[in-house]
Amino acid sequence: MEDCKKIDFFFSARRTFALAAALAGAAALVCGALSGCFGGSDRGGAGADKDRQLTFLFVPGVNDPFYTTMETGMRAKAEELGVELVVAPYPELWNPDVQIRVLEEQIAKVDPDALFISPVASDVLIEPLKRIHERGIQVVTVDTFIGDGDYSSPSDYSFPLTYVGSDNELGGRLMAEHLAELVGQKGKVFCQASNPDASSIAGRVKGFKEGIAQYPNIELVGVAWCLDDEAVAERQTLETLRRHPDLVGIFGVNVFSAQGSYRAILETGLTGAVKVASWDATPTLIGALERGEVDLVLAQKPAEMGELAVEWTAKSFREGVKVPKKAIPGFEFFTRDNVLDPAMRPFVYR
Ligand code: T6T
Repeated sequence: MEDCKKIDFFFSARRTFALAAALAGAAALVCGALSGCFGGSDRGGAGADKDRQLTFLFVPGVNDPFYTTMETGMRAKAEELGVELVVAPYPELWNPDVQIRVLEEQIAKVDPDALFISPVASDVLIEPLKRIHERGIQVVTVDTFIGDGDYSSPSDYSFPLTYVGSDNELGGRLMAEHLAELVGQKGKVFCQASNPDASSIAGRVKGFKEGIAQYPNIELVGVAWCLDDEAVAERQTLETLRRHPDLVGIFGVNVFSAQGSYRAILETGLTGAVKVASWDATPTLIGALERGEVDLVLAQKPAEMGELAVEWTAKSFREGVKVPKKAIPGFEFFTRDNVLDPAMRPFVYR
């Protein structure tokens, strides 16, 4: 009976997402027809050349399995299309100063046709990226965006060719629904987050808060920011468990916050008593789900994001196509019931 409910819930959450994705797709098509949401590329659009040699540069946010998987997708598509892909050194810290330093060094060294970057802060990266765009280099933001991510109407930050990444607010709301189901729609829950300045994390937390607010018998006791440090996440979760011994659920919003909160639950022996819903399908979190130590894992599609970024940008240069201002691959949800299903394996990060 319990299992039936879980399966039913799993499919209803997937249906919710499928419906949202269908509506988003329909909206994108309407926008496309009206041409307001699509932008041409300055360098790529006019005078397209199908044989053009292209060099793209990827500047990831931090060294983690999400970005290394995205790189795999980029490399595969770049090889298929005969594009040179240069990958900048992975920063060990999620930090705008570190990222800007890497970015400026690499731009000077590589002078690419296009830059793929995951801005680690939605405001601080606007100026450095604008300067790069003004040099004639196309900017594509992958995973995170600058400003509010709306590149379709003119603004200080609408110069990127496109944003390729998740709908993080939607994901946050879906995680709230899943966690609510897991805890029987009542009790205290906690959100272990990472960086408030990153659009991805801010979106997930916003969506989660909105989602949880729909459940009158669930109390969100707090949101903690670990700044992408797994040990800090573990300490923050332990501290929350001390203050709220009756906690029933945790949402870990990305690799480091989710892995840190999962370790805190293991350490305190609260596996099962506190339900854990984790974002990002790392081998660590999937292994934990297989052993029954976490309850749900959301997988983004980083490889697909990487492929789409390379494909659309190459098409813009070589075929002069207008690029959609947003490309949103969906999510997959790993549960106890499907985690061993071979069809789910491709969604584990590499
Ligand atoms: O969750 C991903 C990514 O989507 C987010 O923007 C930053 O954190 C991760 O890289 C995981 O560590």
